[in-house]
Amino acid sequence: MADLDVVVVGAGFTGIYAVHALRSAGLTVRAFEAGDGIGGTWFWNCYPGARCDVESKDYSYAFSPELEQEWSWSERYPAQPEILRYLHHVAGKFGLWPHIQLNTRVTAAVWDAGPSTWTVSTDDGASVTARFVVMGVGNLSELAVPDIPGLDTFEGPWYHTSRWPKEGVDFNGKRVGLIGTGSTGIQVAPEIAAVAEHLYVFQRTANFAVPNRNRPWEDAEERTFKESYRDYREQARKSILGVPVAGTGKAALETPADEREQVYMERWKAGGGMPFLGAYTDVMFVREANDTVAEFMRDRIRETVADSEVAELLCPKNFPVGAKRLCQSDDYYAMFNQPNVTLVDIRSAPVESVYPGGLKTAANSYELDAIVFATGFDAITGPLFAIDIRGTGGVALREAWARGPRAYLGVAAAGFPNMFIVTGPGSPGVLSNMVLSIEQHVEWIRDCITHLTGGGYATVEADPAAQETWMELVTEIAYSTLFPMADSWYVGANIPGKPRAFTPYVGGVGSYRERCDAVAAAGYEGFTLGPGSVSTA
Ligand code: N01
Repeated sequence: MADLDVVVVGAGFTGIYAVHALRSAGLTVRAFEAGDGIGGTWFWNCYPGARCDVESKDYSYAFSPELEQEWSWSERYPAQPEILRYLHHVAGKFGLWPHIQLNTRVTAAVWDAGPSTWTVSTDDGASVTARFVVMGVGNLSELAVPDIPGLDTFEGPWYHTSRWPKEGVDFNGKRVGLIGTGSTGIQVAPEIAAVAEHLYVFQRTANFAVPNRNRPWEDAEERTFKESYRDYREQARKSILGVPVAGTGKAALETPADEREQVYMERWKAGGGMPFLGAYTDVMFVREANDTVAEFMRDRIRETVADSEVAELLCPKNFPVGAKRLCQSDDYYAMFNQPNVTLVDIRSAPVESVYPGGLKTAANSYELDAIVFATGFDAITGPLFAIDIRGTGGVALREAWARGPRAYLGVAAAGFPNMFIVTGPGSPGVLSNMVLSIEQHVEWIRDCITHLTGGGYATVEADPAAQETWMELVTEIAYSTLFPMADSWYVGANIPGKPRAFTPYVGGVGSYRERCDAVAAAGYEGFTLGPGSVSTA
């Protein structure tokens, strides 16, 4: 006997849809959410400038034609508050609130082979049993703050962008130090620079950023677009990144340089990162082809930033475009022309310590009133390891994945029956349009649970051999591309001691979906289904 059919961990895009989809299949479900609101990533990352780099028409649920017709996005790229409003609308429309428990962090999930149930414990001291657990913990929810000597002595406030105070922060007249120049740092920097007395941007690695060309989504444009939304969603499902991207169909290295420049310039003027990665067939496969994009982008930096030394420092030189998340900003590079902004190179002169009044590098001291860390996350595995997950024989997930994470199809780990991971390692997840991948996963999980229940099965578990074969394929595809060629969170390089592993499936969301469907059609090939049934209260 179990209390519930399914416990869902997290109430972001995954948890919200999982509650809806699983309840619609007749299952009893409860989602636990650590925050005091729903939204996951979009609840926590409320720093100024937070905005999605996938267009709103793509970064939204496709499961309900009615929802996609009735909801109106105001801008091409949705800002964090609007995404949060959207998720509240979804939760209200589909009656999900009674099934989501806020302010409750899941601390442990332990498999009990006897009754074939998970016991899920929460930080309020309670526990609940369930036939299945769906981990919707997000890939980027466990934040990383560098261990800088003296940080505890700093007299001013310091913030991590992912735990931004809901009431906001007033940097007016303040000297602010920003550490981190990834997608987040590049978004927050111009917002701080607009009000601060001075902003010091401490850069360890320069990053590529392309313009958003964000703009309002006009009513007429929206109406016309929505007439063929279903067809558009279908194209997205069959695409590589989960967003239809029009490529030239040619190889960059077989295209005359002037024609290439023209193609890149058109994409630069149109805005957005994915059109660059998909412009030519060889951009993400051949370094010389990628270099043509990189040099184009470096030229744009050089023509934007007035001080040539600063411009050169801002030019990324040691990794291929796209091997780190391609950042998007309309004003990051131009910001360095402001007199109140200083770029500090902490690659050549690293940060040494924080002292009560500021920050010291190997070359200089900087008097600061506040420090902002946009230093990213212990990605993919961090949020799962933060929960004491124990599978068959009490083995901890942390131990099972000590040499790197492994999951069959990215959704299920051998040794952890009846536990599903949404956008886990081995799935397209982090290198795709997240919302599309989330929906695909959740629907596959729903169908799997329905199949088990209908077929008289109590358990489902990934076979170790199928898991290994899958992860070998994921690795083989990854290393045929340039995606793993940077020290980034994609490979765990940002966390000291973390095993280096590139785990996203980059073969395309279309081919991934086909493989998942084929596994299901073959009676969940590569999984062991255990007979029995577990009743729920
Ligand atoms: O984190 P990051 P993020 N000393 O890991 C630096 C998504 N996202 O929060 O490159 C000094 O990318 C680090 O330097 P280096 C998106 O998927 C999306 O920016 O390691 N510096 C780097 O510059 C993204 O990829 C959106 O040398 C240190 C930065 O901190 C993911 O979230 C917006 C350091 C971390 O960059 C994570 O992005 C925001 C140290 N000890 C985020 N440690 C949109 O949709 C780290 N750094 C637009």
